Amino acid sequence: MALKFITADEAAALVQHNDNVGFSGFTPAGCPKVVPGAIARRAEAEHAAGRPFKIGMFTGASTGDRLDGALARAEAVKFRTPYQSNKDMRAGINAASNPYFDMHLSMVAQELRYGFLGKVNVAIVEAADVTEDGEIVPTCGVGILPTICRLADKIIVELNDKHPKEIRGMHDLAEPLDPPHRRDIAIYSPSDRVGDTCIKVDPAKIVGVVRTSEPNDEGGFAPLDEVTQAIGNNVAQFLVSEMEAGRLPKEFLPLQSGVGNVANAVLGALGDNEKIPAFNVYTEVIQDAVIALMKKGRVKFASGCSLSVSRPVIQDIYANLDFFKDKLLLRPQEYSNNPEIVRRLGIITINTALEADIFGNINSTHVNGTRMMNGIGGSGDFARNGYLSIFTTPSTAKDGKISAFVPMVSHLDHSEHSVKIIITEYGIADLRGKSPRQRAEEIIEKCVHPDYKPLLREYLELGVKGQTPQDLECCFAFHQEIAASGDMRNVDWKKYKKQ
Ligand code: 0RQ
Repeated sequence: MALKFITADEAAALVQHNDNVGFSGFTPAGCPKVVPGAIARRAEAEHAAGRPFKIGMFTGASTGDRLDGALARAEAVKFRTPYQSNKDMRAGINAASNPYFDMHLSMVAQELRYGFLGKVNVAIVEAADVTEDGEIVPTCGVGILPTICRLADKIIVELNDKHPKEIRGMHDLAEPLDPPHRRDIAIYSPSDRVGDTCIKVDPAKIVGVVRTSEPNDEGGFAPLDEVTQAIGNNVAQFLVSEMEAGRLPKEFLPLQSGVGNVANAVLGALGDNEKIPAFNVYTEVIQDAVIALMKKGRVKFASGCSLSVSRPVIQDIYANLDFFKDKLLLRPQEYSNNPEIVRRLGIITINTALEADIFGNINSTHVNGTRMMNGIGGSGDFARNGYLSIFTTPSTAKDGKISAFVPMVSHLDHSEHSVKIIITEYGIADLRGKSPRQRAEEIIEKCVHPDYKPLLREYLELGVKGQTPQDLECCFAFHQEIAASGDMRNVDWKKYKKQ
């Protein structure tokens, strides 16, 4: 069946008001680049003509401004899930005009299959190759691509020639059977394959192919500062001491690390530390630092869901596919983030907290308990199931006016039961085997900024009895203070304590 090449605007005309649309990719890597913008223009034209036009959005994780940003600005969002990080999408979410539900990334595809989230009417997917008999080769980000292509009535392919057809072979694409027929996923080491190098769909469902040459959005990282460097060094030091204590096998264990500057600094520090042997990565987002370490022989193999790297790095990978092809594997997120595999491989997980409490609970998503930042992403998939679950955070935010450590988190993403180690630029709090009171002492001693240590010690001395000494009159005083005076350092417990 001959492929039908169409323009982005023609593709957008195939999407109807109220449709639920699934998008490929994970971070801007692998997301469609031109059709979402055309849908946004269509929405604006429909709105100008007095007609409604909104779509439901299923993505892998965050996307790019040309997808989330364009559709948010066009007020075309019926709902959105899961992780996002675009400022206009976030503004719409917090203004309640973009209804958003946050999900563990490993669960999106299966919940679509279970029918929990409604129908997928259209799949819009970026491909490095598509054939007349319905073979689709993703680009450098997979996300939920296999599932949306199978479930959707219509598939629109963005064929992007910035990604060579020779990338075929770098993917491991599969979908598990659903319960009660589900079997184990036979990944026993990060390089094991369980799927195919392309997906196969009914070619009649491919309603159009849009050619494009648009590169991924340019991400890039802030240069390392003293704080991120210190956090990275502390993580490396902690893992070395675990090896020396015999609590990590001498060949080390695969690593997952979140996205962002801290994650990049951590990887850099681990790579530079010669006491840590060359290691494997089993993660969701493969960032620049992994590729640099691979070239130095410090990372042996990386399995992930997306190559979320800067433009020079992706060009380097494509120019040297022979070197990278047997060292990189891109999988759907229900495999890259699968709890069964995380537990089996014994992954060391490193994620970033927005806020932690002194008892070891983590808020990764909500500023002051109300405003959505990005979403839980894959942090829960990994943290709950990891061999060692580490959370990192700078000890303060906003020039010291906000302490990352509070008496009680204003929103809970990862409970005390999933959190083993917390690391800041000041040190390492080891929470294993400690009661809530002991954890609080360890966190205050090792991780809290000196400006906040006296206040948090006073909190513990407010006299509350019980297993976890939370004072229900005072536990949100830090958050109330930020609203009242703009600086958590101004907390005076007497102001909050009634008697
Ligand atoms: O604000 O951007 O205005 O400067 O939050 O904070 O320190 O730059 O850290 O970029 O690594 O983001 C948790 C959001 C951290 C991220 C979070 C302000 C701070 C700054 C960003 P500015 P930093 P990062 C795999 C793993 C959840 C998902 C996850 C995240 C901005 O890591 O989304 O782990 N994680 N996924 O000033 C108010 C506080 C604050 C605060 C920091 N307590 N109150 N503002 N900030 N702490 C990823 C995927 O799944 C794809």
